[in-house]
Amino acid sequence: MGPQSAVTSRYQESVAHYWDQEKNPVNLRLGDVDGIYHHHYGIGEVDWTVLTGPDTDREARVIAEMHRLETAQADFLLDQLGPITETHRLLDAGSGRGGTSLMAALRFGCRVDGLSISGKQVDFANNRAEQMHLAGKVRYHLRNMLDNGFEDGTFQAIWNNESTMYVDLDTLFAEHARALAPGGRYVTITGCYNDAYGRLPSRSVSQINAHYICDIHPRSGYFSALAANGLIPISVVDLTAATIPYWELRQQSSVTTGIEEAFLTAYKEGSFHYLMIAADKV
Ligand code: GPP
Ligand code: MG
Repeated sequence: MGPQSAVTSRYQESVAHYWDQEKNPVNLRLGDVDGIYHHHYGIGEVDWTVLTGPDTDREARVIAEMHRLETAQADFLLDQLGPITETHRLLDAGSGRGGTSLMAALRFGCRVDGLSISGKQVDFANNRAEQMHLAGKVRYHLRNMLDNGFEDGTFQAIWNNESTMYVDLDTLFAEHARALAPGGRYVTITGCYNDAYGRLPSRSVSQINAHYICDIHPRSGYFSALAANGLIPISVVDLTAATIPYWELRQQSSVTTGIEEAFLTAYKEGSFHYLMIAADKV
């Protein structure tokens, strides 16, 4: 936890280590399709014809289709940010290898900052920004999303694309509310467990937690922590049905990681939701 580190606990150190060494083909092979590397899942209908047709490029077709669905997820998130102009600034909290930030800069032409506690991810993402000639607009920082280092009111919008399950929500939303401009927008796409299914995570949700070393929050936790920090929900979309086809395709792909069954069970048994939440800072 030296000066080159953004972590403040041994837990965070273990998470940073996971992402420093992570090289799953499901992330690298998909990112290789167009140079936009994601660390989130996909939404939308699958084109199942990718599984039929010539054997020679079947694998490439499946990879491209999964990547298309992950890109659709990031596009959907960016759709929720409200009117963004070139003079606004955006923050990607938990930016991974940088995909969503690059898409935002390409779409809005504005400055985007990304944060990760993994030095390897930060370096990878900054290299990608440079190669795409976007380094003047997009910068990734080795920083902690709970203490982002930016001045109060810097950002018109902040998002977490599947990264809230690593942190305490009250602490996170207090920091986001501080860094957001008045009237600014917060958006997250997240997996959360269903309070109406049970008070504690199900077996399948617990398997997902163990796989990623994370702590998936209950759905209720999002709304209480948002309200406590002056972030008022404007839109909530249950994306569970929209993400199941992605997981069904992924389960039949050559780039499985072993967590596919747990996601499909959790979603289908109703113990887990894939949710988009957008909120405004008042
Ligand atoms: C990782 O995406 C995403 C998380 C660790 C967050 C957990 C998400 C939930 C909805 C609970 P990834 O693309 O790095 O994962 P994988 O390697 O499995 O594709
Ligand atoms: Mg992935």
